Parts: sequence; C-alpha cells; structure tokens
Amino acid sequence: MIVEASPGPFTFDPATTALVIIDMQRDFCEPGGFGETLGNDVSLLRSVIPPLQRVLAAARELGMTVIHTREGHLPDLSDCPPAKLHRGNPTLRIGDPGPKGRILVRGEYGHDIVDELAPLPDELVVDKPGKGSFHGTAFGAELEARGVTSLIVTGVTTEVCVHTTVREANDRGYECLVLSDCTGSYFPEFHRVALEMVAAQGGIFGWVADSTALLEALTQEAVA
Ligand code: TIU
Repeated sequence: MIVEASPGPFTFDPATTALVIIDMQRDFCEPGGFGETLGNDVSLLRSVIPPLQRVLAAARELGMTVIHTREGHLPDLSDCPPAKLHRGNPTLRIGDPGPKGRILVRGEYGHDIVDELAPLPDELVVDKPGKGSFHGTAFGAELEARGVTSLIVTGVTTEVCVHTTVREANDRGYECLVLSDCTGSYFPEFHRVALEMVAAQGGIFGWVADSTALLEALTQEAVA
C-alpha cells in the first residue's frame, strides 16, 4: 500500500502496521484537565477528532493493529519525576483534585480517552508516565510481539508526545507516517513546524500525509 506523503511515498503493509493514537484523553482535549491547568486553550485540539474517527474506522475495518496510549501517573505519583511534578505554575498540579478527577492520574475520569475515540475491548491501551510511548512501558515489546514494523501516528500534542514517540520509534527502526490533520497542538505554529521537522532532510524522522491521502490508499486497496 502506498500513501502520497512528504517527503515522498510512504509504503506499508497493513498486516505489519499499527495505528497509534497518542493521548486522546479528556485531560488534554476537554476543559478541567491537565492541558487546561497548563494555561492552554483545549478547544484547539477538538478538530483532530473527526478525521481521526474516520481513520480509526478504516483501520478497524481492515483489521489493522490499533494501539491507544494514555499519559498519566500512579495514584501515589511514584512514577512522576519531581521535575515534572513541580515545574511551572499550573492552576492545578499533577495529582490535585480537579473537576474530572485527579489531574493526570490513572483510573480517573479525566485520564481516560474521549468517548468519540474509545478503545474497543481487544485494542491495546498503553499507559505511559512520560511523553514518549516507549519510556517505562511495554510498547516496544507489544509491537515486536505483533510483528509491527510501521506506525501510523496520530493524537496529541504534535510537538510533545507525538514527536517524542516518533523520534523514539525512528531510532528503533520503525517507519512512521504522521497524519497532519489527526495530530494537533495548543500552538498552531508548533504543529506546523513539528510536522516539517519530521519530513525535512529527506524524512529525518519519517513521513507526513493527511488523513485523506491515507484513506484514499486504504480504499483503493479495498477495491483492488
Ligand atoms: N503539554 C503538551 O502539549 N502535551 C503533553 O503534556 N502531553 C502530550 O503531548 N500528550
């Protein structure tokens, strides 16, 4: 399967490709969560949801591996580095009680994935303490166990958890396609430049395309 992408065509086999959906949690996408406590306008991330719903439906239809991630910490915060806990001047800190439960803590309502993109029971959900999906998780082992060699990366935010994951994955030999309209940032300029960084220098970290290009490739395959 070939997707028109930047800096050139992205070739992949759905049987060895995972759709990775990074941190589409209420804590980042809805008011009253971690993203808002940091001073961000969380409504900026909502535009990611409709195209991502279409990509998720197509991936499920094709029987592709779908992996969701969630950033968050154990209730006792033992996996939260002091530098992360104490830095900045948020309105609420990680672990503080907020309107959607304790901020960025596993098991809380705000920590879970938005209803529109809720995982199916057979889809893997990787809980991660950091920005990248490999650090402190079984993500790498799970990819290996499934024979995955390529990743279609989506979610939020583009320059933080998406970028860290793509960099980690690229160093481990995974071929990554980042979907421009299925990733989002609180800072439109960071989103644009983060995507440029992925595809620059001949694809230093991977490839970039929009969901329409991916869906065209998936649909052609279904027809062929
Ligand atoms: N703050 C911000 O832009 N992002 C994060 O803290 N985590 C993720 O990107 N998931």
